[in-house]
Amino acid sequence: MNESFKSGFVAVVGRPNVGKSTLINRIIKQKVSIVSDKAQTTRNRILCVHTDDACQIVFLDTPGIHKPRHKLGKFMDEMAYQSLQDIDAVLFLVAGNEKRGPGDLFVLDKIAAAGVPVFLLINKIDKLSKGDILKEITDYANLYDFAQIIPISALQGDNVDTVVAELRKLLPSGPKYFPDDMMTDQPERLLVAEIVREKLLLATRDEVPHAIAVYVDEMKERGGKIYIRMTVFVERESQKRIVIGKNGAVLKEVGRLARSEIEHLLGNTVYLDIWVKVRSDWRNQASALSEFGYKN
Ligand code: GDP
Ligand code: K
Ligand code: MG
Repeated sequence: MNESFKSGFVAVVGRPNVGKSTLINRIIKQKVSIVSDKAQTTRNRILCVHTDDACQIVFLDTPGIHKPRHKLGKFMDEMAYQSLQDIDAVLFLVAGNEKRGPGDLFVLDKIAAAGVPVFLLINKIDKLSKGDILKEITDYANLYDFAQIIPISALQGDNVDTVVAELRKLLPSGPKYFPDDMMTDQPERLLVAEIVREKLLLATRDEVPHAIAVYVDEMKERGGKIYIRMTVFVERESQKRIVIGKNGAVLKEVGRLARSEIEHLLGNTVYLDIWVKVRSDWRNQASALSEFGYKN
């Protein structure tokens, strides 16, 4: 084994919408986790791999830790806690432009129990003045004994290289767990479904909150293209109407945006065939949950 090569596992935790998925996509330089301004966008624990000449860092993008309200919420919490086991470091993200709350202390408590170095990343500094940033750093330093406090902008990339460099320093010597070109453990089908879900969340804004699940029914080569048939599940007829839009306008736009990203991902021309179905209360049905891939 190459003694100087380093590797390890890093959990990325923090409240919903602080920018965890944005940061990971930025580090991996490819979109492996979907981003939106809605809480609970990331439903599964997603494993993302950064590999360079000196190290391999395996990031665990977690759903946010929050109070569970339904079975899906409970499942997401379990995912977040599980990812704190067997790891080398924690990136604890906060949004610098938001108030600290009891929620942050709650999450910090959970992390402290894992007994590993914690980096505090104060994100969204593109929205803060220099003075605000300094104040945030001082306040947080009084709160907990962080191994590092790094102000970043995941969106614009500020200090993201510093995060990787500092992680490299503390990781142990170790092997490459994954091949150089592997960036995520998510199967292609799930990535494809997630891209469509992201576009739907963006297109429907607050009208169709979390009542969307996207499922790939079929994915095959057909006449030089990749044909993908998928179903969007919503909970009510009214939501179905919103997702489809007037004369199909919303779904058409979602399909257009998703197709170009999926083509980039798969490196091939793609034909998307999207169907919308009502399936009431899918979030509370354990069988539906595992069918949509929300399971261990
Ligand atoms: P997650 O729920 O923690 O994974 O957060 P996301 O990565 O989904 O981001 C939530 C929202 O915050 C999205 O609208 C992002 O574009 C936005 N966001 C993430 N990082 C930054 C940042 O550094 N600056 C600003 N201004 N917005 C950000
Ligand atoms: K989000
Ligand atoms: Mg996320």
